[in-house]
Amino acid sequence: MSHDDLIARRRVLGGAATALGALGLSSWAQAQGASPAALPPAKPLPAYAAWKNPAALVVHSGTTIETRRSAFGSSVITPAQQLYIRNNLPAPDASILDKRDEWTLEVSGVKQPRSLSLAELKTLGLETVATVLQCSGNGRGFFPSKPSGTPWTVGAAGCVLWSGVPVRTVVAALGGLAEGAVFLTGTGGEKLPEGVDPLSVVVERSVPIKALEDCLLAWEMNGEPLSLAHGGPLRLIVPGYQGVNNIKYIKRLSFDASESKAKIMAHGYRMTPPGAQTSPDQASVWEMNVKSWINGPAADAGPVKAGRVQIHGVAFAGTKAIERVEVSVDGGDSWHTARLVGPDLGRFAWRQFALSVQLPAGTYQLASRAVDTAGNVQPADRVENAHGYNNNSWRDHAVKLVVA
Ligand SMILES: Nc1nc2c(c(=O)[nH]1)N[C@H]1C(S)=C(S)[C@@H](COP(=O)(O)O)O[C@H]1N2
Ligand SMILES: [Mo]
Repeated sequence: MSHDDLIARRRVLGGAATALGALGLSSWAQAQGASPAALPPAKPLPAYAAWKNPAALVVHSGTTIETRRSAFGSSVITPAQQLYIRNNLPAPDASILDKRDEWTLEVSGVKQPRSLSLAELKTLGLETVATVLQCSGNGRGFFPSKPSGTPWTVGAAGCVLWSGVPVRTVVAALGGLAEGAVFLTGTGGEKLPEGVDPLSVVVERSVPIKALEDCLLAWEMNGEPLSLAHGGPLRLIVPGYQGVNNIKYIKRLSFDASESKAKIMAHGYRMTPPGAQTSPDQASVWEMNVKSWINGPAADAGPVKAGRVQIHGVAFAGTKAIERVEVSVDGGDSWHTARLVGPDLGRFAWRQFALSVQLPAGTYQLASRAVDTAGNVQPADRVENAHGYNNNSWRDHAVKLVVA
């Protein structure tokens, strides 16, 4: 469905039906015999994301929107209309997309540092990669400690296709790396509020230089010019790394001996022990860990019929491929190896998995546990940390299924 079709459909549906759909409460309301007007209205989509499908999303705020677990489907790629959004600063004005090809990127820390227009970048190279884009706070909603920040469950993630030029190709075109480059740093193109220290607000992240091999400067997502919501006209993609490292509307790329001094790098997105202060010596949220969860049968769709049930979900492991996924219907007491469903879009994409089981009437606790090609096993428990990052606990991601 095109963006225009979606907008048209939303108009036809009107406020109440759309709001109910967005809350996932239509069937609940019917079952209760409640009038739609009695339910709280869903938060509307912000203007820059008005083209998204509200029924597939939970709008936490104008800058934090997640995909419903039941909306992930089972065909690997997450459509743009239902992909999550996370903005640390207000999104830039849509006018930055008016002349996409005139967007400039300043590159430093190379032998011949200079600015390149998007038009020139497009002449240098072209590659397409499928990656999991996931906010490091995905799963924060399962922390009993209720860390501050958006209580995402599983929907601050998606698997998308990016097209652009490899960063290593750009570096080669600029004479190669300068001496002493240890980190790759990307800077977002947001207009910063006046009167504050830019380092306290700028979205600027550094990743270890080894990521250079896989990084892409992308201008297209899922076959469409990159939207403003997802970082158009140009975005840094760091395959296998947590979302925050994938800098939207990138305007500066540098290769340096040390990490950025920006607050979001030095103090934000660190694995801070519970109760401690953030500090640059704590681990940064970089490579994603091995993780999986079940998307269907969707717990929010009500009871399923007794008999054969197809359990399915997604699994990924940052820069590593998935080796195996196991599924439990008894809360982790026993496990069955699931089938990995194609297509395999490479080690940075997620794999669909499926397990067909006979389930008599009853209540089941469905869980999934992934193993990557390096032998890392998705753990039962989360690593406790002050801000609720990196939750890959299979127990936290288990879902209750009622079979009738
Ligand atoms: N310029 C810029 N890049 C950014 C952000 C931002 O606020 N500004 N947010 C980051 C975070 S925390 C995440 S999780 C992802 C979200 O990407 P999405 O909105 O396309 O889903 O973008 C990252 N890149
Ligand atoms: Mo994020």
